[in-house]
Amino acid sequence: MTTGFFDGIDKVRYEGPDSDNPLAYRHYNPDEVILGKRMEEHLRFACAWWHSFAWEGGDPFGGLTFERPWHPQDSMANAKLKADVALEMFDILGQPFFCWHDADLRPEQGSYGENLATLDEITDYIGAGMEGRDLGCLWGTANMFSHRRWMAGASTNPDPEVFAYAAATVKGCMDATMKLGGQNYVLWGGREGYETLLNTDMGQELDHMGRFLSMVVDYKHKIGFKGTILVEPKPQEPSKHQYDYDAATCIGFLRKYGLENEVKLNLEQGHAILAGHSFEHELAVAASEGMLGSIDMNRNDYQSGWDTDQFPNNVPEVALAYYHVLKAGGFDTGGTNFDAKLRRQSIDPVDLIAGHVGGMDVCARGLKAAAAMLEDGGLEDALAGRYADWQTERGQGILASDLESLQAQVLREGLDPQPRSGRQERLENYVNRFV
Ligand code: XUL
Ligand code: CO
Repeated sequence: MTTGFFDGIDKVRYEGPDSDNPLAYRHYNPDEVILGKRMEEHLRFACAWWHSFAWEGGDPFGGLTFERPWHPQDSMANAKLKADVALEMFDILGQPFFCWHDADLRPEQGSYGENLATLDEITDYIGAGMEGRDLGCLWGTANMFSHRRWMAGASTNPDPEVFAYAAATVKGCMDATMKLGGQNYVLWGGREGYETLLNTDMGQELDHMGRFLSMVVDYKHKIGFKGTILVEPKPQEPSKHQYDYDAATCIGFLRKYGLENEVKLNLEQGHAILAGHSFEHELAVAASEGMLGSIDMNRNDYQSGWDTDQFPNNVPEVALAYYHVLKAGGFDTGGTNFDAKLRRQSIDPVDLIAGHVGGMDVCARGLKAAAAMLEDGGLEDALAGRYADWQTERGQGILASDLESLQAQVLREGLDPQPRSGRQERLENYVNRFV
């Protein structure tokens, strides 16, 4: 017995690049081996419960456009129907993982105790649905930004009781994540930031955020959670200034509070763009510190300045992203979570399938291109060539020297180094051969 929500839609299959079936994979072939690993194990796709099932299609000017059979989302019966539909979608797509906030899964009933009880009930229900399915939880997280109690922050709230409420909320969500076999626990600082410095003690708020994260790490060890704790950088929205601005800021923060060996990063394409970076920049920054944990895959509109969370469809960008993921050794507990939502006019159930099919295919195509570039070695060779002089005795001697000796050397040898081409166009042309 199915819910009937996706009636008429068959399981999506791989049909190869020549297929013109709009609901077939043309590149995502889970069993295809790339660099010694199945594609499914490389990509580790996850669906985001919030965008696909909880978001109702509103924008700042209008309310819900999606009329789903599980609306209104205020009863356990509807939460269960929503879960049934979600499981059906994972079956149709063959998605191996899902991600969630507490508020996506359970009805919002008010008190902390009631919400904890409904979270427990719905995660038991989802856990039972996972039995017999090849399905895992990539990560869980707490929504500490929608309800008005969080308007001035969660762990960075000026009110200690909100900090306590946040701690209780995260504990409940970590317990539920562990129960569902979650492979990571994510903290995105939804309202951990500020609107105006006129009412904000930034130093104190950062110390509280560091203290909070230490509590999370302590609790992880206490319960024996084997997954990875991840923080997710974003520069603004909803707060004007978010403390977890970008990868570099988060790494500095983690080091300041001694958490650099405990916490990694969950990096999102759209957040990178909002921070004025490319996605591959953020991935490379994290990878250079051994902190690349997982990715939230989507694409941001380059024009709007808003976090538009669209499904990815730009193969060259995605290829460069996976190039850095593969170069860093690929995912361990992490994966590719589609933090992506439909446009609000895409109201049909089949749109939900099409969005994921397209996103998964673009990622698969990008992964294949990235792997081919790595195997060919053209970029690596060019990079090695550009820095080759550092491998010489002379180069190493310069690095080990000091200002006075280097001044003497420049005078003695009459040094006048000549600029060399950075070859950017040639390298861009090279990448285009693969995408
Ligand atoms: C918000 C965002 C979140 C996090 C989880 O921009 O990306 O959905 O991924 O809270
Ligand atoms: Co995200």
